[in-house]
Amino acid sequence: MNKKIIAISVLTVFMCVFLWAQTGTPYMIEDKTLVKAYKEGLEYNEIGPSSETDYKAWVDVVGDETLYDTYGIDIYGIDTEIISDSLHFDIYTNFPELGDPDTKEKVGFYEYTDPWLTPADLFFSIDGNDSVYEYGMAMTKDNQGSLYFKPTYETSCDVFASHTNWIYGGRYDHLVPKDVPVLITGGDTILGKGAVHWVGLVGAGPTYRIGVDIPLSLFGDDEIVVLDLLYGTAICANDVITGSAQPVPEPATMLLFGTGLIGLVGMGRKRFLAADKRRHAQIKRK
Ligand SMILES: [Ca+2]
Ligand SMILES: [Ca+2]
Repeated sequence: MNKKIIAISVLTVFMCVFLWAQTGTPYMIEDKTLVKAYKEGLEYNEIGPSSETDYKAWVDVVGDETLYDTYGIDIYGIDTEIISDSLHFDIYTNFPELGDPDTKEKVGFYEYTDPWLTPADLFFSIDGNDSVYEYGMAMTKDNQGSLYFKPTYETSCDVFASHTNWIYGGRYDHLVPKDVPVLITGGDTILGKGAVHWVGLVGAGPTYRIGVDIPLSLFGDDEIVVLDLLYGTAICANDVITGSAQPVPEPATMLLFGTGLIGLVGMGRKRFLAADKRRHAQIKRK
């Protein structure tokens, strides 16, 4: 290989890495899912104080963004060649582990209950079929960190049916509106324990990073084909994030693949030059 080709190859690799870095978004899964306040047979904007513009449209967040906004999710442990023993989610949100402080109820002169409006549980699928989320991770309370197989659940509308002073639960997906699963009530099996941690963040942006760690051994022989997930942020589903991620080859494999491509380009160029020479020779002979 002459120096020129080596220089071009090195430059190409740098360009690829640079472009890859440039197109990188802040989160692996960006929150693009919209929600709308809803009660069975009745949309929030049809009654009472509902004239507030917030509740008339499909929006990212219903209500207070400083409390309910979820920004994005990063996923680790699905690289096909990096041996990792756990699947890890980092969820970036403003919603606190203890829930919406305004939903504490007074039980004594100075005493209050814990907030009843708490974080949603996390639902995901690994087989590439996102019409059924076959796994559920309990995010709070006594079963925090438990991984459920084929979880049964309440939707935000179910939850709000028992809190009549609150008239809505979010629905998601403006193309085909669906109820949002938010609270695991049981399931086929509890596969085992992972870990869930709320970590406070400083500066602008999300208030918390929720780390969710699930040992891959809990999935048994089930391989991760495509990871599809849904997180309703809170049991009111005031913000919903959905998205998917596919296992990717490790960078070394990508580099080999890239080098191979450059090699092919080099070979093609040599062949082209040879053919060009032959053509010229033929022309000269004529
Ligand atoms: Ca959203
Ligand atoms: Ca959001």
